[in-house]
Amino acid sequence: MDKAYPKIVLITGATSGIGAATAKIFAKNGFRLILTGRRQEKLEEIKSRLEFKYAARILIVCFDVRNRQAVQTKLASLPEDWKNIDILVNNAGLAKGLAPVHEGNYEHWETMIDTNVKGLLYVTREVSPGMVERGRGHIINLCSTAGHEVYPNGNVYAATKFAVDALTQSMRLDLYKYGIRVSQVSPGHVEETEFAVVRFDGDPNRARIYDDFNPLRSKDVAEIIYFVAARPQYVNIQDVIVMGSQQAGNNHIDRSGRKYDTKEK
Ligand code: NDP
Ligand code: 8X3
Repeated sequence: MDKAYPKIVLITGATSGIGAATAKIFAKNGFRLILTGRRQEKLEEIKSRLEFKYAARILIVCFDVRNRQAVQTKLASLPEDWKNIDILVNNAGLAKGLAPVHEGNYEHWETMIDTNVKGLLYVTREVSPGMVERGRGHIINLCSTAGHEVYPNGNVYAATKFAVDALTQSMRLDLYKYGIRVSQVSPGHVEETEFAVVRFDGDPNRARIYDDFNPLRSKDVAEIIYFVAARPQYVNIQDVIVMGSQQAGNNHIDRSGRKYDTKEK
């Protein structure tokens, strides 16, 4: 990267988990960062930390990706020298609940669809025209192994991630002729995130889903996102499906205990 003109990366859902870990690795590598999420205080905390540690240049923009008007207003009013976004990481997303379809919670369904599908579309719709105009850009969507293989009671979450996979593929068809790369990363279970706590509405017992196996860590996924983004312009990694070694599929997890020393790197 040209150090005089560092690239700008916009990360949605940068307040925790994979998004926060991704912010860290891009900051470390000299990118300018636009960090978004709903929790202003978390954004400020992360901005201060990364500025202090890496002298990173960071803009925080607080909005809910489900609110189309907020997405449009906030992204249209970025300061002039922050408008030319080079990389968009569509990471904001969540699961709510884990129930068979006949017991599904309407609010959970709507939250997942509005966030994971419509939110991703709203942000992409606002950021991609500038990329088309400039003839370059890279969009990296956070899919999931749930976007490739369903599991019992995962119905609507999986449907939103299958939708992300479809959008990644179709966005690529729409945009590749303008020099824009579209990629996705599809992880299995990832700890050091708020994913399980959010899914189970803060219930600490139900959220203890990683006690008996080693899932991925948020840092592992962030490193892959960075690797995808750092390939030369002529290379586009279309999808990376990645799981911890104790997971062989969404329905196959070796829960016989945590076998690996995850502190080893
Ligand atoms: P976290 O809960 O730690 O992070 C989710 C992020 O999304 C937070 O920063 C949250 O910020 C943001 N977010 C959620 N809803 C909204 C909203 N309406 N508007 C704006 N931001 C929002 O979970 P992960 O880091 O695990 O999740 C990141 C992505 O990775 C998601 O798309 C998830 O589906 C995907 N994923 C996660 C896996 C896992 O096992 N953890 C595995 C595979 C994929 P805030 O609350 O401040 O708005
Ligand atoms: C998150 C992983 O298996 O909980 O996408 O759906 S899973």
